[in-house]
Amino acid sequence: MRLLIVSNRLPVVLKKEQGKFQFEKGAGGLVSGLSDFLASIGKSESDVNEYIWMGWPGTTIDKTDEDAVKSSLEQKYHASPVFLSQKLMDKVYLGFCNKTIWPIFHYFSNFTSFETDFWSEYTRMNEIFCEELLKEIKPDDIIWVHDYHLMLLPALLREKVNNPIGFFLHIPFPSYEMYRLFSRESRSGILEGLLGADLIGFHTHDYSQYFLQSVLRILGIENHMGYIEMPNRMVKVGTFPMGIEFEKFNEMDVSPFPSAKAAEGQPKMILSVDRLDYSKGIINRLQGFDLFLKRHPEWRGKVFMNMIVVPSRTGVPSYQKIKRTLDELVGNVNGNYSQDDWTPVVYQYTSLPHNELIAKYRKSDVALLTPLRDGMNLVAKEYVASLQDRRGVLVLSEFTGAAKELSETIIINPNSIDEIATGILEALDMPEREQIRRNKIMQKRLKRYDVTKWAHDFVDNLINISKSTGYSANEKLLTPDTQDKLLKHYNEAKNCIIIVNYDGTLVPISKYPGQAKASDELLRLLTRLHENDKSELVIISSRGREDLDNWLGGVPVNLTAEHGSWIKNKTEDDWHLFKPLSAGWKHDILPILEMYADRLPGSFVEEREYSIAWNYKKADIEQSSVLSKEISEHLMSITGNVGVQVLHGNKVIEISNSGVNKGELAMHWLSRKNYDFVLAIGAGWSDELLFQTLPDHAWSVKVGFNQTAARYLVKNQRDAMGILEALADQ
Ligand code: GDG
Repeated sequence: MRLLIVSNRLPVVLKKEQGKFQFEKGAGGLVSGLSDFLASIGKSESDVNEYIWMGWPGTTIDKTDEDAVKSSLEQKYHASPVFLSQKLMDKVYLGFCNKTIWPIFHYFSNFTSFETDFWSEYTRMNEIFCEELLKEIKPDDIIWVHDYHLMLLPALLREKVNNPIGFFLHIPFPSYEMYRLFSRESRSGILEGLLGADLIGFHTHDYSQYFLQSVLRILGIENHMGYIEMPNRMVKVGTFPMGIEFEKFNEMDVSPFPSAKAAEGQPKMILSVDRLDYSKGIINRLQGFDLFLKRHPEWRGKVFMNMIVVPSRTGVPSYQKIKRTLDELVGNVNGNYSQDDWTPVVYQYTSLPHNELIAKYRKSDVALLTPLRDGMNLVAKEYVASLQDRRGVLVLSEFTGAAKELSETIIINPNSIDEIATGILEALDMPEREQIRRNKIMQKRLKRYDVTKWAHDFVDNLINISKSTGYSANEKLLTPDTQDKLLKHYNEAKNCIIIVNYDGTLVPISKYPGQAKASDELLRLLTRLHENDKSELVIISSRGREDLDNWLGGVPVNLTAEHGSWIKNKTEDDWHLFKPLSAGWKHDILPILEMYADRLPGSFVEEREYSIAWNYKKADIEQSSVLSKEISEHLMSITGNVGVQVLHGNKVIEISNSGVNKGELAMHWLSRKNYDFVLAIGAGWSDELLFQTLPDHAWSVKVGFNQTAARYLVKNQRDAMGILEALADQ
């Protein structure tokens, strides 16, 4: 099995110098983070034995050079380029990606811009990725898409291929109130795009929950313990906190760079490392250090801050602005406190080689990382892992994903300059023994769940979920060939029975229960089916007797109402109970359901003779999702020994007599004769019991792409009617 990794940029950057292509290995966190995992592919016992990485190579390539570039990348780097123009990439990267998604997902609504063309450009870029991927994908591949640039890609791919698709988001997923700032089109478009995947991963449990809440509130789709049921498959939403290559950071030889801590009497070092980004809280950090120096003159000359700022997104105005503010502030702090032989802030606006960076980690007494928001923050983990002597204190913002796993550090709220200043003092004062104790615990944790473990965990989950819950709806789709076989079987049979459900099968689903009247066309069809002497037609509905009488009373069909409580034979005028039933329990249950209906506007109680339903199709989706679980549990706890069943259906809770359901009813009809042709068609959750009880030779058809016990599926109610019409034509 081959793993196809997809990210916005390839792990190698392509440059053309003097007419020749040069390839440079990219330095991104994902690239270096995944290298151990990728190196292990083919050597471990995993199902994955090959990989290829797809993404943009970093520059526009002439059409004539495309083949040569592609084959070099494939041979040397396991990489396959997605050819896109620099112009479109710049537009999307500097547009929707970093002026809209990035600020909203990091809670910076003031930096967000919603330009009209952004969304269509972003969509176009995702479509081009999809087109290029389709040329590469083989039937056995599993696909792992990374990050916020490609959130529409899973659904675009899902329309075309059946391969397992995973998606991992490296940045935070914001809470619903923040997420809803996107335009209506883009906010549902992004969620729908992501739901094309079989597995969606986030760094923390909170981000997963925020995503699920947005799916619920915006798309109205519920989840059960992180599983979302889509029309034709299951999507799992899970938490996978990304790790680092622990051994590399812990063991790397960093020479010639010095990594020893300051000797007694030398100024201690506070390290700060980030890409230049407003989300990283660099300004707050400087302000916190400034306040610390102001409050603690005794530390002046004895500690300095080495601030490494890696240039990033220099084309976005908000980034240029923050750079100016930062330069100014560094100047102020240095201007205010510098002494002849001491500068409080050593500021480097550059990217360091890896060994120099690790040398800095080891050399520093304190690492001060104060993001206002950060998906994970790998620097925090790298710092702790690098401390070979286990001496050093991490001061970390509570708004990073890493803070959830590094609780032994000093956790601060970076919005409070006071907390930053206090955190610095606490770190500098921490006894060495305590530093070692805390780092030991954290190192053990980081070693256990390193980045290779993280990647295997994600990929294994993806393989498992697609094996266990994902199935191709197409496999069950009733093809014209199969329908011909069904008709042939019908023609050859002597005794036929056709059992159909009403709502969703004979008439389209309606939002209000009273609007599902049978059309004249339907009545004519039922009459024609009845005219064939050898067949029996049974309509099994959860509706009350009155509705069925009103709508179907004129046609000679067998009817059952209230999920099977009532039966009316086609030859009789009156309804009779399927079996002796009690309605006594309704007095106790009705007031409870009415109380819940009062509590939740839009929900209502439907009372029938032997059943009651609490319907919440029209209510606020999030409130009703929570409340419905409470109601189910409440009712089950009080109906345990009174012969009543509580069934939680699609936005409805039904309470009825035990042992009365469509399955029981089907058995009743089937036992009346030896039918050699049995067909059942249903659309709702309660029809599953019907499908489960049918004999092996029965034809069972589900309307809609849901998980089902039926043997076949049809796309919609019209297709279901098509089968009945074909039968009537025989
Ligand atoms: C995004 C999310 C999430 C930094 N300076 C130098 C350098 N680095 C390397 C670090 C680290 C990586 O860059 C930065 O990773 P972070 O996680 O700290 O932050 P983002 O770049 O914003 O990454 C973030 C991450 O994705 C992974 O999911 O944690 O929340 O925003 O690996 O070592 N590397 C070199 N020189 C430097 O000067 N060589």
